[in-house]
Amino acid sequence: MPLRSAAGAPVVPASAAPVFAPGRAAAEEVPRPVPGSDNLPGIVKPLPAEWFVRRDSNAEMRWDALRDADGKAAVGRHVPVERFFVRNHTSTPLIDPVGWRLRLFGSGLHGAPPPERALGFGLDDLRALPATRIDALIECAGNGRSYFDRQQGERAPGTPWTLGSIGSASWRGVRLAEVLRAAGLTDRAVDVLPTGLDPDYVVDGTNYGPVRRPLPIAKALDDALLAYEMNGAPLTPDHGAPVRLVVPGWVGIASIKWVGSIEVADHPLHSPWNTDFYRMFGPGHPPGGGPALTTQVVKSAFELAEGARLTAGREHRLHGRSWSGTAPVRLVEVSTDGGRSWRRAELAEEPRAAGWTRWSVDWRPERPGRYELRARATDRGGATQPEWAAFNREGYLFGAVVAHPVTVL
Ligand SMILES: Nc1nc2c(c(=O)[nH]1)N[C@H]1C(S)=C(S)[C@@H](COP(=O)(O)O)O[C@H]1N2
Ligand SMILES: [Mo]
Repeated sequence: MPLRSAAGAPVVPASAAPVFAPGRAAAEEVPRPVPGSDNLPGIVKPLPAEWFVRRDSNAEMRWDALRDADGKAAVGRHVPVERFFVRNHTSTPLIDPVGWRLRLFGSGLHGAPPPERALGFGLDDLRALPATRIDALIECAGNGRSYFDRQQGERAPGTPWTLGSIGSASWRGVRLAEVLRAAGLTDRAVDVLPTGLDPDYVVDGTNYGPVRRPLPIAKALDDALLAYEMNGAPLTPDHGAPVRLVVPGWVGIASIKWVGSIEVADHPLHSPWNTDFYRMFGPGHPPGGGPALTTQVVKSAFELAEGARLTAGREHRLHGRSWSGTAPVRLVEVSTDGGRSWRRAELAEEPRAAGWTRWSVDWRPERPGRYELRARATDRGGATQPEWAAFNREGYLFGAVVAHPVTVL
């Protein structure tokens, strides 16, 4: 814990002044692929083809991997860490948790400490603060992007995700609010800027610097978590060890991994991740882009391979999951005839805002042929998946109903 004066203003402990080096120095050590293994350069954990589809520096979760060959559930409410999708702008840094310090500075703190007088919180300091456990989804803003092209004939550059850049986990850590207050938060703070310790993001000769994205103070104080555990174990390198941010309901980019510093400012902050990226650009959007993306839209997915083969004249149980960034799911409808008729799916659990809702329907296809399955969810806020998603140049927030082809034999 940083020391505090009697007045409540934090006193920078001698050991906390300059705390720049450790995390960063350790972060220079970038993991290398093991030849002939399931690894990808830049990602530490193995990526077996049964669980993942590799997409550049990223690994997409295969939805069909949530079921065994015999149709039994292979994954419960939460996705095991080893099966969780990975979205890396660059590569996973290996950070020594002992030398790591979270540095807090900026005009929104008492005494407005500049970066070189940042307050340093070690992992033990964070663990000494009250711990909180939450369930939350991490979902990339570009999840479903490839369907802009495949369903709407509108191509967007960027990782061509299907629906697998999402995962649910149980996260334990300390509320960001708690740490901000311990650091001497003032009521003038408007934005906080968490910065990752991964290598700088460089594209076509432009160096955008380390991955970082401002978060409005209201959301920071509401439910953002500085997580050090995922599904009951310390964070692993690929998912942000030693500490990452988890911002429930918001686009995945808000949940900065490998946090090294947090600027707290009394004025709006900017980084390429809320100016150039993660806003809606293109026809139908304001010139210069829409507002910085925040909450996720309603989506649904089947726990089934695309083009799965099913036997005719037999009862099948189709399983899937639906979710929304803003409210619990209220209703899931499924169509097995290309969207002509719909019926209610049976929900397997009481829908909650923080996570997805599992569901299933029976289906007995009598005749062989090609079919298109569709699932459409509605949340308690009244948001329903549309037939068509508003296009945007970067292909964010594809929330339309997805046509899932299967073959009946
Ligand atoms: N430091 C850092 N944080 C990051 C990223 C990154 O590349 N670097 N990617 C973001 C994006 S775009 C997403 S979708 C999530 C993915 O989290 P995961 O890899 O644990 O699934 O992390 C976010 N946090
Ligand atoms: Mo993302």
